[in-house]
Amino acid sequence: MGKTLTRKILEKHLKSGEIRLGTDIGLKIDQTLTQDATGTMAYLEFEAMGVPRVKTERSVAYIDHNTLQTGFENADDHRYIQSVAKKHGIWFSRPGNGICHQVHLERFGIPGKTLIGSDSHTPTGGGLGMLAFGAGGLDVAVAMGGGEYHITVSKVLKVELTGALSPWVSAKDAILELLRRLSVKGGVGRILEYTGPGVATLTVPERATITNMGTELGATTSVFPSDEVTRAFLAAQGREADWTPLGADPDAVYDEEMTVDLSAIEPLAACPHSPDNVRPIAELAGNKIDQVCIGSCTNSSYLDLMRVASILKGKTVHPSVSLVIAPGSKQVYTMLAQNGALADLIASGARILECACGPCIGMGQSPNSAGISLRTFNRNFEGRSGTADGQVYLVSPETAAASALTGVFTDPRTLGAFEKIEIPASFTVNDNMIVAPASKEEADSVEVLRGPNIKPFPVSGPLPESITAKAILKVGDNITTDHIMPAGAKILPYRSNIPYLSNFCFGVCDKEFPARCKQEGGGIVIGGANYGQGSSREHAALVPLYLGVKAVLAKSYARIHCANLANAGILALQFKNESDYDRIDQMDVLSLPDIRRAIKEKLPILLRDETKGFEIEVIPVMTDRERAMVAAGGLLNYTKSLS
Ligand code: MIC
Ligand code: SF4
Repeated sequence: MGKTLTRKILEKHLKSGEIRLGTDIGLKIDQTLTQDATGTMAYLEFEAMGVPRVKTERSVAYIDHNTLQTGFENADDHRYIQSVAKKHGIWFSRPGNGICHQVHLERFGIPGKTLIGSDSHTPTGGGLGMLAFGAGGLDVAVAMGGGEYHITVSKVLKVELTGALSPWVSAKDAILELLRRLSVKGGVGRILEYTGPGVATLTVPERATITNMGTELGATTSVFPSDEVTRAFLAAQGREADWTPLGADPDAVYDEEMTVDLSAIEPLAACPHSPDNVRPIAELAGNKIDQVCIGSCTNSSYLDLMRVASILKGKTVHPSVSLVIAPGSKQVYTMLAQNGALADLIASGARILECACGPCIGMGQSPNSAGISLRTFNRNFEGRSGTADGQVYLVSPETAAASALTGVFTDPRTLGAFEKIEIPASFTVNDNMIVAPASKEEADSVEVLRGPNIKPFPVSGPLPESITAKAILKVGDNITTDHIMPAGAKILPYRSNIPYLSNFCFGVCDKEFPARCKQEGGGIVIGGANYGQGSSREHAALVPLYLGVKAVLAKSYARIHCANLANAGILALQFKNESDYDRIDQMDVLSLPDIRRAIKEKLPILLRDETKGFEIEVIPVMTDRERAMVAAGGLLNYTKSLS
């Protein structure tokens, strides 16, 4: 029986378990990446493990999220990460060098390797044929220390691509089409493996746009084969030696299949406030807009920005629109400067931002009140832009540029003649903003520089025999980690200061939540379906832990957040009967008698609503390893208990 590409890479990296659907396996991780908003915590955790030097083939620390330095906090964190990286064998990508996923694709990604990153869009590397996963900071710390990364074996969904994208239709529209069809839950428990004749028509940056936003489908990861197009991309990056051809066997057997005809796709937009709320641009055409933002790890490649420049060349941004552009990397920025495209962008009136996440994570450029903002990004969750009533639409670079000129939603196909932009035969390579780690001999003398913003992280205690606590908060479906632990310019600088961050926990849903937790000594959070979708930030588990949250009881969970809860030592429980969700009200007193024994011995778990006097069965969403971890009080305690 032929093998899928996913299976081939998994087999090569398997350290424990058996590759069988639904079982827990431990993988060897070849590469790791962190960014600064999750990196400080990941490196504090790595330090707590006491491993002197990373054991991976390549670990890179990027600075790209927290680059607005409105106080000392971000700059202090950058210094901490730079020094800790130098000491422990980690490469450091300096602020200004670009967005982690874009730079990693350009300079470090290698087909067939495993990569985990403390950022949910790490699957971008799948565009190069890597098996790349977003993970919590603690998982990344463990992988840096040579430990296994655990996943539950997902279904492999074959996505057969046929045809080729039409003029003015972009890879972004292809992934929006998948979101339209599958929704933000459609990828849960699945790895999307792209095959078929359409694959060869897509360049590596286009493939990376698609794997990047597979995260919004809830997918475990997404992967493309490594083919001649991959070879040409790596050769153009001066890295042909990193190339190996990789793909599924022709007779590979998949768990599920679907076909996407690239030639049938039209320009699309994800409407507020969910990436799967997709409509054709043609239906929105003519509606007035206020802002356009181009960039982010989804759409900031050289190809993307050259397409934008060719649309804007010789024209002026509409007077009622603010257009901002953030190139994805210093390489992209440099090449635009070298070939004159940057001058075209500037001349059109675009406001050029540094190479970083910027507005994507609410770091500036919040739209006006109720403003309509078209963004080439991957997330449009409510409030993420920094304007509570901002209306964010996710679109392709082509649609964004066309609309910036007209001031209304504009289908780029109405622009007329299409200028095909080819991927360059060689990129401008200059790695001078990537700092090598100290040698083993020098490492001892490197001092780790900590600022006053860095506070200790909370660690759970062992799971108690029984739990009695109030339903401290009840929320609905599709709660994102941006709801649980918001980001944005005001809060992000405190990612290494859990006590301060806790004041903002669940602020989007209920401003009183932190105060109520403090008053009640924590409690149990009741959630709907797909709880914790979105980012990989482990802060969405660590902050509730700090506030005394002992368990979450939801209809279903997003993968990374669920793992982060277990890592933090918080119980992730699921309703056996979804309708029981309606029976529990906020502030009901709940009890989980004999929970420790039930978790350890895999007994059925009964939850009692003491206020209303009924009992329901709940199911732990945990592998055997996670049961042991939660019983021990989280991954760090568990790891210590093993040694
Ligand atoms: C995001 O896009 O939400 C982030 C910011 O990149 C996060 C990581 C974080 O919260 O720091 C992600 O996607 O994991
Ligand atoms: Fe940065 Fe946005 Fe990408 Fe997250 S999604 S890594 S904030 S550019």
